[in-house]
Amino acid sequence: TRVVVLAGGVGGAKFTLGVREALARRGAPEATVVVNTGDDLWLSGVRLQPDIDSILYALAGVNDTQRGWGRQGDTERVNEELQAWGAGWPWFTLGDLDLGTHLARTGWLRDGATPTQVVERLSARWPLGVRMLPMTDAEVDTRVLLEDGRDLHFQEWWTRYRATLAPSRFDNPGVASAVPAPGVAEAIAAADVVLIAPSNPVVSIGPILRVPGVREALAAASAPVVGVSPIIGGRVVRGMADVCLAAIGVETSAAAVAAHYGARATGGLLDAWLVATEDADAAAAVEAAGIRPVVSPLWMSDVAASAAIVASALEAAGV
Ligand code: GDP
Ligand code: FO1
Ligand code: CA
Repeated sequence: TRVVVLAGGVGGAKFTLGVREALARRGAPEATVVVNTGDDLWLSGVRLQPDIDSILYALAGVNDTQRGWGRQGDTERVNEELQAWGAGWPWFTLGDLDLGTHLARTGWLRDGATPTQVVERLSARWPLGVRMLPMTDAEVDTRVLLEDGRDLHFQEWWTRYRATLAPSRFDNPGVASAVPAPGVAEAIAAADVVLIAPSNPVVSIGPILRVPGVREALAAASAPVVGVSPIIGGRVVRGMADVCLAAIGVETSAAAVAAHYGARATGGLLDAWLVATEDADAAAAVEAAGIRPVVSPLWMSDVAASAAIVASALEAAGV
């Protein structure tokens, strides 16, 4: 079974653990996770890839599950020193172990490796059981344009202001001239099923879909495309995705996010959409939008729960 997943950070990581677990019970499984790199940034001279690292650390079992980012049991000695120099951002913490990853990555990039090659090298340390690909090798940023006219880097808006400043638009400078990373279009073309993780539809899945060629590859794929709702009971499970959805005029509901992705039959993305048991009444609206609704528990409370969600998605796809 060849599975391709489009994913962001925390929701993407929990879902990817479920993909690995669900596929472990099948013969010759092959999973490729296409990861958002729209929140990547340069800080204190190093390249950060928050969503790549969230998935990498989770698959390796070394992630900080409490915070949702960074390494378990990390310390902040170097960060204190950076703060003392006035380097970096006072509201953004780089853990010591996490900095090891950033230094390794930055060194390899300076040696001429592409982001795809860097992700491959980062993936070789632990037996991840899943292939990770960045969405693109191009540097793509996320800028948040505020209603008051200010223009902030996504990380500043998200971690410093906790998404409390009203956004009017999200931009991805650099994306228009980007191409999918090597292997992305090929994996989608060869897939038996494509899964859209329950990640932030605006700032995680959005940038992946904005890379020219990705939507075309999905539309042309012979595999069914099955999405999983990041909204349960009309609420985001964690984080501030509701603020992002509001900014693009999409209601925080399972049906509205499905409609935002659109039905494959009418030029959109989805063949089927998993809605939470709590949102069973959204099934009719999903169906009316031309997408097959599948009602299922969607809480990724542990790996078994995530694997059960993936099993439902694979069943919906008929694989
Ligand atoms: P980020 O890059 O770290 O912001 O993470 P993602 O974009 O991958 O995922 C964030 C989204 O995951 C949030 O908006 C939540 O709605 C969703 N999410 C988190 N936990 C769960 C869960 O247990 N079930 C579902 N269905 N969605 C979840
Ligand atoms: N999130 C925070 O809320 N505060 C931090 O200090 C912080 C540091 C950080 C360092 C490396 C990294 O890969 C991620 C980090 N995050 C931090 C998480 C993060 O950047 C966001 O949650 C995501 O980009 C949003 O998807
Ligand atoms: Ca992210």
